[in-house]
Amino acid sequence: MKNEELAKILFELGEYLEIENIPFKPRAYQSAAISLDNLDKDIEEIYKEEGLKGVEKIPGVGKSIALKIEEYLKTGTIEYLEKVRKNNPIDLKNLTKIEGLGPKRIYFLNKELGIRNVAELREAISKNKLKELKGFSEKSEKNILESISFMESSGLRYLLSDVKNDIEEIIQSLKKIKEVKKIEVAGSFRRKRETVGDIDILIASSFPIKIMNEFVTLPNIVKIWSKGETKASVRMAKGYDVDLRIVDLDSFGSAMQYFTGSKEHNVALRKLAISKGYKLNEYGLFKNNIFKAGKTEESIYKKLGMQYICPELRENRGEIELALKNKLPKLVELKDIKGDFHTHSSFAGTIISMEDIVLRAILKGYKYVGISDHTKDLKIENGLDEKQLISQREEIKKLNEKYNKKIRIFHGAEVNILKDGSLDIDDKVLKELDFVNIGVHSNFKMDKEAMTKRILKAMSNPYVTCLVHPTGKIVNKRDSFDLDLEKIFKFAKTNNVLLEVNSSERLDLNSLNIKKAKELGCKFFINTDTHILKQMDRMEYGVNEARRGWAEKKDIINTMPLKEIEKFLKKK
Ligand code: DGT
Ligand code: CA
Ligand code: CA
Repeated sequence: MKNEELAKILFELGEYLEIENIPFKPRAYQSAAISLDNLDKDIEEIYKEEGLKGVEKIPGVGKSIALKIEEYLKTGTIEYLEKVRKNNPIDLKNLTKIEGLGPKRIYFLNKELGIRNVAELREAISKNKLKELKGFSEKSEKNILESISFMESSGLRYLLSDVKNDIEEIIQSLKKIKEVKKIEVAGSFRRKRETVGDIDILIASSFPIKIMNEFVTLPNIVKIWSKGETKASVRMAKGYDVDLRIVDLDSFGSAMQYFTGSKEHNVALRKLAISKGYKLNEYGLFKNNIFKAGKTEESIYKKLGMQYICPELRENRGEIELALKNKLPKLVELKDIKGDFHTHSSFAGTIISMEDIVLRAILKGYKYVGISDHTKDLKIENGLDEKQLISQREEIKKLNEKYNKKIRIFHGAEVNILKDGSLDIDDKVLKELDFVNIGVHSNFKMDKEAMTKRILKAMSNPYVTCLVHPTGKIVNKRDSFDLDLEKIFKFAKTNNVLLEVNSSERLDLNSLNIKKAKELGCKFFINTDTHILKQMDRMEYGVNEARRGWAEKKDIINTMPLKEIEKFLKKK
């Protein structure tokens, strides 16, 4: 499906138009991009079936954008984009990743100081040139530098959700080779880490050479680092590497165990094996050089006298000790989730109506869904004020009547935690909502004590249900706030405030913090933070994080049956 790829390209075009200060057009491109990304149907199919007319039917896509889409589908490129890319030697792609820099400001920096890329930006800051400019200050220089070094230190790790489909395609193509007896992805991908460095694929086969030859001719490979009889490593077009190893069927389990990692888990497990008189490596579990187990992973853990440990837990965070005592947690699963409490509707300016959200939730088999639009202090997201929230309530009432038999719709909001810890919506209205999410959306840079105090104050409001994206981090983009998390977790526990596991690219809380919060008795929502429909499908990434944080079904409030959750929400 080319929808996402095309959406990115339209978005980029919009950004170029924006820096060239062309009125209206940038918005048109950007809303067409969002609309395309939101589409369930494959754009190539639409074009095949209905031609240009079909493309023009997509909301927000007019004639001229439709022609560009057609050109891309036919030729794989858009001449106009190539031209603006050439005329504009500004590295927008990387510069826009910097916190607080949009196309307009980047263009301004280019005009004033000739800055074209991140390196030149850093150079200009080191000469204190930015702070002289209108709209910039010493503080913004410092923030930009911090953002650059964060980007660089997070290195080249890829969001699991960004590579998942590609990897599944690779697996499907390799599966077709008839000499492939078994194939699995190992490494951090299998442990479902939020980001992956490279991809490790394992194959069981007695004909490795043939498989190797086919592997290195897969589409989208841009470089072959190495290719041996049983080992190969390649670079994919998106920038990450794929390692392939081919092993015998008899040691497939032990190879899976070894290459799934984590390294820390392996080291601890190997130590345990030695203490029991075994030797453990990627070829098997041995006693006095006699093969004892290795065909399956299960057989290895069993021989070592412990429960099977699922990949998400293999981080040496205490799982080996618990498995030996037969006390591993029974982790929450995607199918346990019965609803979502973080969705944004067109009532506050997204392109998806409340009814779209409801229908998608029904399709997903949910028993309930919560609408949680932003509130007034967040102007760029068209945040709602008290009056609008009250009229939204009426709309939701109507929807509840219409879909009465199928699903329950809860009316909530994502209320802003202001700088002083107060909320931007009046208590009288908060009281009327079914649930209240609160989150920090401004003034990110506060010292630890002040930020902690600010959030605690907000959490003490009696109507608050859940603190959303508690640490403010965005994977590869923004670091966490400086926070005393232990204080916040303890307060959440005593005041019955839930903590969010946000499934978007925030992945906040992350697994370590989920584990700590759980140990302190906290409960959670796993939410998607949906702005376009297909984002409702990313619940699995939050569930991954929760599982990696040892969360069980009983820890996650949105696994409750409808009756129970109604009671739970009423208590507030
Ligand atoms: P990544 O790629 O950085 O996201 O993380 P992983 O965990 O996929 O790491 P990677 O690709 O370097 O190696 C895959 C697995 O192979 C790793 O999880 C455990 C195993 N492994 C790699 N190097 C060592 C090692 O030096 N000792 C042990 N025991 N295992 C290793
Ligand atoms: Ca890896
Ligand atoms: Ca690797």
